[in-house]
Amino acid sequence: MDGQDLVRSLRAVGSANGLRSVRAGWRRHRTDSRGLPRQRAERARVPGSAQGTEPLPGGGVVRFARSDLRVRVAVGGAVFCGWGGAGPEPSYALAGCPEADGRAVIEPDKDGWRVVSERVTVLVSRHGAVEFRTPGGLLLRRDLPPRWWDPLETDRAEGGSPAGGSRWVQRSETAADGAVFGLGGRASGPLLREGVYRLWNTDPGEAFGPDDDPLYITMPVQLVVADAGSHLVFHDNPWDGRVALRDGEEGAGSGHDRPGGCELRVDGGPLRYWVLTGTPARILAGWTALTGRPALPPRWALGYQHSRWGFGTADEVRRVAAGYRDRGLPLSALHLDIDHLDGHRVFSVDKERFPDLPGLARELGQDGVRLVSIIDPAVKEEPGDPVYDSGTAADAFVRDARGRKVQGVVWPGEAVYPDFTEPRVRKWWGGFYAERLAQGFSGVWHDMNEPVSFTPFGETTLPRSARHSLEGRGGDHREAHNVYALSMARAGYEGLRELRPDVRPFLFSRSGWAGMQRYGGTWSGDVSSGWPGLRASLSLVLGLGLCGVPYSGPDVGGFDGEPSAELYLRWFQMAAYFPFFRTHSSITAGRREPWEFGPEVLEHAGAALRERERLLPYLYTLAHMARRTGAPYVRPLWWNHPGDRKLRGCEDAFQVGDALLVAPVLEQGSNLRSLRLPRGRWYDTSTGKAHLGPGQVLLDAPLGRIPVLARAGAVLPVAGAGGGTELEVWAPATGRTGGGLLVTDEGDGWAEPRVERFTTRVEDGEVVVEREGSQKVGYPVRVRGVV
Ligand code: NBV
Repeated sequence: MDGQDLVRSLRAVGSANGLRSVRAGWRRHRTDSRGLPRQRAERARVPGSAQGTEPLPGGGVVRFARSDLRVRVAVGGAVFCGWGGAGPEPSYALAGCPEADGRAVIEPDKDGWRVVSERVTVLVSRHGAVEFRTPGGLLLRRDLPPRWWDPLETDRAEGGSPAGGSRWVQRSETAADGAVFGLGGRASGPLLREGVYRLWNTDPGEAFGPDDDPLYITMPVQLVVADAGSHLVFHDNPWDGRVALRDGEEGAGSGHDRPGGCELRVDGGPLRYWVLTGTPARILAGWTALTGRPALPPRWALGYQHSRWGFGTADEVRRVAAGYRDRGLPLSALHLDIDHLDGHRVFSVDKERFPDLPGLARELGQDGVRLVSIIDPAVKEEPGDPVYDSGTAADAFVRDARGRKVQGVVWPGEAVYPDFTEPRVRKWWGGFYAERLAQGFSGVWHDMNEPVSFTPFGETTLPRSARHSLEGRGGDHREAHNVYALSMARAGYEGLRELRPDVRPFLFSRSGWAGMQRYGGTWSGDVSSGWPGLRASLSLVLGLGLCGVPYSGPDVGGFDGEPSAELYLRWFQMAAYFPFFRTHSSITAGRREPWEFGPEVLEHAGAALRERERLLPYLYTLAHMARRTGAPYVRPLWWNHPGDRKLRGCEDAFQVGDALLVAPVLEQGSNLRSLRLPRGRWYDTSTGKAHLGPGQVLLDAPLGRIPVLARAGAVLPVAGAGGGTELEVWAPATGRTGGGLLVTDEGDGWAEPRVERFTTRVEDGEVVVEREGSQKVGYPVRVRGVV
């Protein structure tokens, strides 16, 4: 660490915690130098040649000289591959292990074996290369034989590697034209460029921009989109790792393409992975069937929310709420950050500044405004603190290899960390959410759960040797780190479900891992306040959606600093189309209420807010669709056209469901947007002008609005002026039909929703709308566009 780093980190943690954090850094270092296994002499291994196979349901096992490979096709089409005896379970990602597809069998092939299934053919070579091909024979992915490092004293008879503690590497090839997305929340995408991406959830410590990597959520999930077809590969292993991506190159007519390359290096844990193939929609359906469908947020969580670190007092919260009310601006929730806590202690309230939180919650509730509470995992190490005392009694905190509680430093000072990988601890922790509910909170916001411990040097997290239960199997932080926040989300979600069984929990978490969507959503974290930060926030929302986490959104305006009025407005206009729409900023940053930026911004932000409200029936339908199918609300433009190469590289626009296409303004001073349109007819929703895709169009983007286009034939449920639902129908193109869905329920709870399907067509020059299975449409219809 250089002097500058030290100054920066001391600034970040504050002087009171500065010295503590230096001490914590040394402690961490010392703990690891004693607690981690010694580096042993090791040698590189490869599987060697094949020696035979054994059929098993869904495929079989191929035995090699030094390892074996299990191939198992599951019902639904996902393919599991496990080296060295690795099976699909136990897994933090999986929502349950799907049954094997009994129809898939292993059989000899030219140079090895093949397993043929409905959606994909898997070929295993005699040296352990594995190919995934489309039913038509096109190559989607080739995994070369893995290599792993065994301690010298181990041999095959004892080991059965690489499914143990050894580190391993696997190289893969994908189509030369393939585009890679995913790997969790990456600020530089959504298209992942050539480079190395680390798999280790990390708090960047400062507001981040597109060049900062990794961030809070990393996942070994890649979605590869290519002409031959799309596939998702998920390496089910939470250990620290690195993914090196190399772009492919097409051989300009020579026929010699250089495939796209991926090299995955992981520090330990099993070498096992899943491959899913099909259209992007099919893949996300398969992926969320495997890892769990996204939690459905309560309806209010799709409304606009406002937050600030440093609201200070209950009166200030009241003033802010009144600011929205008096200006007629809709507001769904206010978020209370760590400054409402007593000395930053989790599950506490500063009674002087917030004397009657339940009363405040009731008061705000009368105007339809809810309160959401931040929750940090670290517990102040202070005998007498109820969470600390009961956690100590319950043996809930992470310990080091010598059995001592691991201490870190976070906002409350010296702190200890619940081991959420232990079921008993999750239950204990979940019980504390009763305190939050009693204070009147309607939702929770998990922060600092990478987990963070401040230190001016080394990694700002727990020692790698810290012990974790890992569901009773036992292990250390090297394995538990990336699933810490996921397990905390599980604890919170299950706690809330038990405490209020009739209410759908609202939970979002800064960090997480594959499968986190089962418990809730996420947000950008501390995205920096500048035009690059605006782009980064779009990248995060799109990329996370493709990893199965559809509910997210940025700190509108950026977390730090003071955005210009123009930047704030452009950010606001874009985020109004994201599932999670929240203004938030740091205690040291400027304010983010829309009226803070002058009358012009207020007027335009107000228009964006009203449009958001109008679109709520559509957004809520999309939330239900995400729950049913895994399809993210916010989708890249190639979602329906993965074969359109130009769209794969289009990173500055997005679809909201299938009906709307949004082209945010991402550049300062710009009032025009050039946009690559997907195939079909699209209407500019503000001018009604029709544009024909595929192709490039130039659209007006005055300060008052960003371009939004509607697909011809879309039937869009919206809120009418009187509050009731209406159908906004965009005329289908000649000779075409269209349609849309409306999903409704109570807005909370677990009752089966009502699903209504509408179709539209042109008959005798008129747009006709029908509801499936019914004589009457049942809603007012407003036709737009031209026939
Ligand atoms: O709790 C304070 C902040 C919070 O406002 C922000 O949204 C989180 O991402 N928190 C990080 C901790 C401190 C960051 C410097």
